[in-house]
Amino acid sequence: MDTRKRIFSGIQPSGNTHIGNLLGAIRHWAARQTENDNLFCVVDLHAITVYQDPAELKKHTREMAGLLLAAGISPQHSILFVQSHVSAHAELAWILNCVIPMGWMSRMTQYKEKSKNRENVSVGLFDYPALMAADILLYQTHQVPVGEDQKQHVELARDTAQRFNNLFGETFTIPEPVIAGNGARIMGLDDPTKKMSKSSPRAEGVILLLDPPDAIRTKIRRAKTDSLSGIVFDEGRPGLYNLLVIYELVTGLGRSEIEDRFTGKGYGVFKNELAEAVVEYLRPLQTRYAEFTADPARLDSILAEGAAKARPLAEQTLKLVKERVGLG
Ligand code: ATP
Ligand code: LTN
Repeated sequence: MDTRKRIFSGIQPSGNTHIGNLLGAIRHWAARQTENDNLFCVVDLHAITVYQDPAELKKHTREMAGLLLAAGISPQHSILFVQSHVSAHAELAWILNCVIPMGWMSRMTQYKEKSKNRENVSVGLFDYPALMAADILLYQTHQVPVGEDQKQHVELARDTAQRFNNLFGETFTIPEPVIAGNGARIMGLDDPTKKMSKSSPRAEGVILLLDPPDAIRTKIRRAKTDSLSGIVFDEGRPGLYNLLVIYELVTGLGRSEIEDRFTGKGYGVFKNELAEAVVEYLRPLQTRYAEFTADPARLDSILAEGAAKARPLAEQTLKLVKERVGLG
């Protein structure tokens, strides 16, 4: 029996890719590649839901692809491509727009958060989950590995697939979100009540994948903690807990082993060790990233190859959808 699953996930090329993106999403994509059929997508059409400088967007799209490759996404095992290179995404999004009830969209918490206190929010930002549903459903996806914040969007994609199938007949595979337990929500170093975010206005709370070692050391040294003593996993101490989770994930050590290691020691010692562990964790990624960016032609050819592989899969589904709906 074939137990291979179709996996799809996406990430925006909005720059500032951080350790939350790596620990909550990208590392899981890389880890399970050989067991499944994977597509990983740099979602530039999602990025333009908020204004992007055109030259920067182009640069960040290549940068994101380079980071995914550096983090271990292998073109041999996964299809890596840019969303706008496969036009079926935008086309299916329109059709799904006509199937998704307004009420479902209005409930999306990310939109509520992101549109708060902002004038001139684009229609695209509101409609973002329809495009995301199109990304997922085009490839008859079984599983969507994402961080906690994207769960609601994947559920909307699932509900949309069910609704479409009910209205027009069996067309889409029903996808499910896969949320990593630990690390699915890494918090900001400056404010452990908010998730570490690309769009955070405060750079000191975000460890970027391409931060030089000294920047990492400074950010960790300044991370907000409390004045209690004892280096222990206690969710009631959110600043420390977040740092310990990062330490756990980058070292691979068990929780009790970590607590033993720091018994009788203070924040100074712990933060120094954490900083060195993060620097060492990111070092090979940064080295590989430098190699990929040194050869832009190779990167472009990997992306062209990815789009060439994704296109026929997407077009097959789109053709079926159009037939079902009565288009053409
Ligand atoms: P923004 O905060 O501006 O929306 P982002 O940092 O969430 O951006 P995305 O491109 O939206 O970045 O997310 C890429 C992937 O990383 C998604 O699967 C998302 O769930 C995951 N992710 C993002 N932030 C975190 C975090 N702080 N902890 C764990 N996973 C995260
Ligand atoms: N909305 C997601 C990125 C994204 C995605 C997808 C994730 C776009 N399309 C399809 C999984 C599947 C985000 O902002 N992290």
